[in-house]
Amino acid sequence: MVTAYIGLGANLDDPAGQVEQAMNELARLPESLLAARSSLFATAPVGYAEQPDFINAVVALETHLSPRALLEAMLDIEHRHGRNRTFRNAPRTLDLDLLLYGAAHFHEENLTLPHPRMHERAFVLQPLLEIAPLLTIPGLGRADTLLALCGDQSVHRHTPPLQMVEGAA
Ligand code: PH2
Ligand code: MG
Ligand code: MG
Repeated sequence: MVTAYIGLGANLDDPAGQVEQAMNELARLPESLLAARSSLFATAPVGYAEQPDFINAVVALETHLSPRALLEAMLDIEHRHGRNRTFRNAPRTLDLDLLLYGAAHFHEENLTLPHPRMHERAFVLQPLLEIAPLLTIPGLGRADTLLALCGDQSVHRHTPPLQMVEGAA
């Protein structure tokens, strides 16, 4: 078994619902066990700024799937959520990024591990640290040190609005 960390992000069509649903789909992957899920975080867009805020989260998955098989399964889930790729950093219904796969450290077409931009993104590091406080990113160092270097990117724990219950006082 290898522990893989997967980043989830969405900023269209009920982003919190997309992310929660995707966590449940990841939990059902074959040869895999969902070991931890972070809280949902509301985050300001990084990169292309003229788009809605994101919901971001990270899960830990214990898996026997290879990195490629896991990536394929993640793309399937994105497709089921209606992801269509228009331009880089465009708004999306669901983005699943393979952040870490055990201690894997390599660069291949369409797959670089660790994820090449994770260390400079508070929207990845903060949820990641919530479920893996002592994590070290292969080749890059401690996640908490890297988060401190991220500057003032806006990341806040997202608490869903209280549901109005019919008949309640
Ligand atoms: N994803 C991006 C680019 N910018 N910003 C936030 N806050 N959250 C994201 O998930 C995100 C982003 C490219 O994948
Ligand atoms: Mg991404
Ligand atoms: Mg992606």
